[in-house]
Amino acid sequence: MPPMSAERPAPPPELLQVLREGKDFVLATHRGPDGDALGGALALMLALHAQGKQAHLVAPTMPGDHYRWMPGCEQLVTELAAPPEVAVVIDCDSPSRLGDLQDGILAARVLVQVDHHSGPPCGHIQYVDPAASASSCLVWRLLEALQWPVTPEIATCLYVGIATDTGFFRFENTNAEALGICASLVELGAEPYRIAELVHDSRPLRRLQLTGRALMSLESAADGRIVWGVLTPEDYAATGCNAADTETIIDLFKQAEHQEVCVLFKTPRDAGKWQVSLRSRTLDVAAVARQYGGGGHARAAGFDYEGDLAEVRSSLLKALTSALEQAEAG
Ligand SMILES: [Mn+2]
Repeated sequence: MPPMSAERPAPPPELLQVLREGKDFVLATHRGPDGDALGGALALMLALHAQGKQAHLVAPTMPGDHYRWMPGCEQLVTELAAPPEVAVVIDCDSPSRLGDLQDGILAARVLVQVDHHSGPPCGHIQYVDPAASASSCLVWRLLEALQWPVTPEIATCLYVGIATDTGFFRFENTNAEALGICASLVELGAEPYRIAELVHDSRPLRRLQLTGRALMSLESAADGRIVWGVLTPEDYAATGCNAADTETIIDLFKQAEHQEVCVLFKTPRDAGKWQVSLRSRTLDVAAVARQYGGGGHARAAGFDYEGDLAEVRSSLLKALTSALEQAEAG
C-alpha cells in the first residue's frame, strides 16, 4: 500500500503550458472505456471547452450504456478526423489499447500521457503517478494547478472516475486524496447517490444474466487461492450482451473466501481471442500479465491471448501458483 503521505508529483510545468496555450486538442482513451477513462477525459474536455478551446474525445470503442449519460459523452467518437496537433492520452497503460486509433494518436505533434498505471512511458510529456487512485485524480490536480473552474458537469465526471476505479471507495487504492477530492466534488455539484444509481445500481437484465453465467462457471485452483471463471461467445449471444457489459463482473469473484487471485477469461465473439482479466489481494498480477504481453496495476491487470482456452488457462494457473508460492517463500 502506498504510504499515507506519499509525495504527490505536481503536474509538469510544460504540460500546464501546453494546456494553457494550445487551441485544439484530441483526448484519447482505451478501448472499452471505463468510468475513470471517461471521467478523466470528459472532465478535461469540458474544462478545455470552457476555456474556449477545441477538444475532441476519441476511444476505439463506445462505452457501456451505464456511462452514456455522463456529461459530454454524446460527443465521444470512435474515429480520428486528422492527426492531432496535441493529443492527450488518458488512463491508457499501453498504446495497443488505443486499437485502430493508435497510429493516428502517436502521430500527434505533441503527445501527452496522463495516467496512474505503471506501464512504460509514452509520448513527449508524461504526467504519471501510480500512487493516484484514478487518472481522474490527476485531471483534478491539473485543473487545480491551472485554476480552471470545476462546473457541476466536470465534478460529476471526475466523481464517476474516482468512484468506479476505487470500487466505490472499497478497493486498496482508496486513499485520503481520493476521498478528499470527492468531498470537494460533492461541494461542487456531484451527486453521489444519483451517480451510484446510474453507474452501479441500474443495470439491464442482460448484464445480470451474463453475471450469473460467469458466476456459474467459477472454479478454483491452488486450494481455493485462485478463483477463475469463463465467458464464451455463447454466453454473450444467449444474453444479448457485448464486450462492454463485462465490466465489474470479476470484482464479484473477489467475494470468494480464501481467494488471493481472481481470473476471468472472456471472449465476446471469437473463441480463439481471449481477454484475460486478473485481480489480486496481495500478489503483483501486473508482473504476471506482462509475461503475456499485457499490463495494468499490481492488483488489477490483464492481457490478450490468441489460442485455446485450455492452453492459456493451464499456463496461467501454473504461473500464478508459482508466483503465490514465491511470494509466500519470500
Ligand atoms: Mn484508471
